Amino acid sequence: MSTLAGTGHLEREKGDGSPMKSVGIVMGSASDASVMEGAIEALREFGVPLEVRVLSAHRTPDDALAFARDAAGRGIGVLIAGAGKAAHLAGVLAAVTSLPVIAVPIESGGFGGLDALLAMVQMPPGVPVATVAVDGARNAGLLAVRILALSDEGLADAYRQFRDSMAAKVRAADEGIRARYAEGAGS
Ligand code: AIR
Repeated sequence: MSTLAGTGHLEREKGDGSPMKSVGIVMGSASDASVMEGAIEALREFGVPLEVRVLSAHRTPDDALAFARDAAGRGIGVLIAGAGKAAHLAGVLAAVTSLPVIAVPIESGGFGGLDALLAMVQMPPGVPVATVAVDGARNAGLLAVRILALSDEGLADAYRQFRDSMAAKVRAADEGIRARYAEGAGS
């Protein structure tokens, strides 16, 4: 593992020694950060390098476009874009890159996130974005891990372990619930 000079960006290696792709996490405002931390945490659990930015499709459109245009060349493999209200960020990024873009609609204001959800999910044919649930940033991070795992056996192994441990927790809960509500238990 090494730090790329001046970028604060960690370069990690895959099992075959080639550099691991990173994930670009973009949010429309710093006010989205508490939600987007779900994606950051998920990616950190798997040791995936990431870059986090505030870029707005409406307030800093040129910066958002420049970021997306350069992303693949800088080693980013997946983009995650979170925004609320008229949430055009993910679509605008997807318009200028071929990288997979995952959209996180964020609840902000009076519509419970439905405004952002519809803006993100109703992309015109030809410009796909994969939209997760309102405030579903953790799943966006996990989906990015799954995409990177397609070309990274170590990451694929780690993801299999993650699924196994999730299943073990549910089985333990199943056992506990069955014991608690078994006929005759506790009476
Ligand atoms: N936003 C920012 N630029 C374009 C959009 N749609 C979104 C942000 C945030 C909401 O507007 O993603 O969810 C409110 O932003 P702020 O900065 O006023 O808190």
